[in-house]
Amino acid sequence: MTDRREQAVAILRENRHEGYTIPSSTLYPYQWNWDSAFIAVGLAHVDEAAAKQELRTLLDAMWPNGMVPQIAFWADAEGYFPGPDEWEAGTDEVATSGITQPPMLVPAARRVYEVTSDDAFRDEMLPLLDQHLSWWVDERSFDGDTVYVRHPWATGMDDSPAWVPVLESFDPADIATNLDYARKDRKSADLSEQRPTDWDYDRYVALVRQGKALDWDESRLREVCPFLVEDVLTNSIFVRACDDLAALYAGAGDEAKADEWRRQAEHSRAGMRERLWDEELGTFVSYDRVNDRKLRVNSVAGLVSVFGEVPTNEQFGRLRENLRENFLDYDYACPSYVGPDMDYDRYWRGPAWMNVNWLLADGLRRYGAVDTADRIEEDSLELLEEEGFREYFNPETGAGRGSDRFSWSAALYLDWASDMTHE
Ligand code: 2M8
Repeated sequence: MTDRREQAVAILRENRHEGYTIPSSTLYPYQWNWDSAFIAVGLAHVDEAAAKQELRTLLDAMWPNGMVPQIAFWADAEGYFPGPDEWEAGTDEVATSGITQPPMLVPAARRVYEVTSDDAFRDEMLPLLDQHLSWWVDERSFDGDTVYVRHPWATGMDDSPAWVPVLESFDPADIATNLDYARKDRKSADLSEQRPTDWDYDRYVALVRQGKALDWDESRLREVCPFLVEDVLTNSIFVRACDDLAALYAGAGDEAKADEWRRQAEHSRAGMRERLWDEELGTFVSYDRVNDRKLRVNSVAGLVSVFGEVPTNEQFGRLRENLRENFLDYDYACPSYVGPDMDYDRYWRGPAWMNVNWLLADGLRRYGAVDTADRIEEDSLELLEEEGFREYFNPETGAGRGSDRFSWSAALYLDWASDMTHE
């Protein structure tokens, strides 16, 4: 085992609590939804039981209506805002946040199943994953094809410049009565520069307080929440999740269910192709349902549409051009955003992140774009080898940023490194 591999395993062990892994002991001390999915993908290579347990614990936090929360507060911890008291949400079993995150847990469950060949695990997962994806269709879709989220934190790319016009469209004081709060994320001078601004946080917190005041009632929030966004990243992962659920059902011999989810994937893809494609930018973009407009930014989220095989061949040709011209012209692939608000060091506004690189490389391989996928994986491995398991990286200098000993960076290193050993 290389030093880095040993270190990755040690980080995942150190960040592991009872049945789940926290993203980082300094910044994120609870279980996070899509983090756990990426973590399970990596854990599958070194500890199959832990990988399966990671997803089971996440699904243990699922709400009765099928929502899987962004955060599950399984144990008390210090140092994070907003904590359980702020959200006042959850189930009889566990306090949670009141929003979700991209349904990466379905592709992760399929991966873990493929590595472990554990049919009992697959059969245990199937009804739960089905319940979760059905929730997206039933509760979070206006037209039955694309799905929406109602908080920037639900997108995973919280500070993307794509959200700025939506955040500008409302006054936090109009949706929340009390706007007092104390941030806990600026733990160092560097982090203060890298994390979202107070302007952003005022709006994040107001959206949380509005949800809490309405008891997290979906139908009421659909009427009044000013942030109802069909996020391109969430939709791309959702489409892939539908396909992966179909594949799991097919393997279990349930052709009727497999067909149902294949059709959903195709329907959602068609909706994305029709409404979220932006020919001029050469990418897919998110859609603001409240103000009925495209959120036109060139972010890696649009490129990750390949993970769900969303682009037609023609769209892929244009998207690949955009990727080459605008995203690969940096020393390290792949900046999370390019454009006028690009900031190499600021959270989701330019730095390279390992999880989106992983999604992008996986999707590019589906289109046969092997060289580009290789470039992204090689750059990612180089960043991790040189800088360690940081949360994000400056795409120009390669400098590690954000938290250190970050779980999904360690987990995805294990996945990439294992592919290299198999070649
Ligand atoms: C970041 O988001 C959290 C809120 O969910 C935060 O900034 O407090 C994002 O990078 C998100 O994608 C990630 O899941 C989370 C934990 O790693 O941190």
